[in-house]
Amino acid sequence: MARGTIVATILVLLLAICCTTTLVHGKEWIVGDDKGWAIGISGWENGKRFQSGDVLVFKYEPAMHNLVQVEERDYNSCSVVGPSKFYDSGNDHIQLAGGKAFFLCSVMRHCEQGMKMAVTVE
Ligand SMILES: [Cu+2]
Repeated sequence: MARGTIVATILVLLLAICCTTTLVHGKEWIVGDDKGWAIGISGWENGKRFQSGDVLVFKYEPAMHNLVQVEERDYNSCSVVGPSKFYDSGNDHIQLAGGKAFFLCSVMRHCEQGMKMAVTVE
């Protein structure tokens, strides 16, 4: 009987740890929902509340697009001049820290065609 109680307690504790880990990991956002990371995506981020620890998932065809995390100035000008991080897996997971994050596609003129996104983390 006592042993059964201990086992039950351990199970509850494990469950609690799993739930806590999920919370710390944060929400996972599929950028662009069904369309994915695509031309004209700009604006998808509006009205969404991003929090530190949330993960942005960028899904796209790597032969067609890429993903570059840039600074605000490059985001505004659609150019990659300053410090940046390139991704090209087609299924990129980026965990948000605090502050703002700026993303664009640097292939051809996709950024000018609205393939860019700025998120503010609460
Ligand atoms: Cu593109």
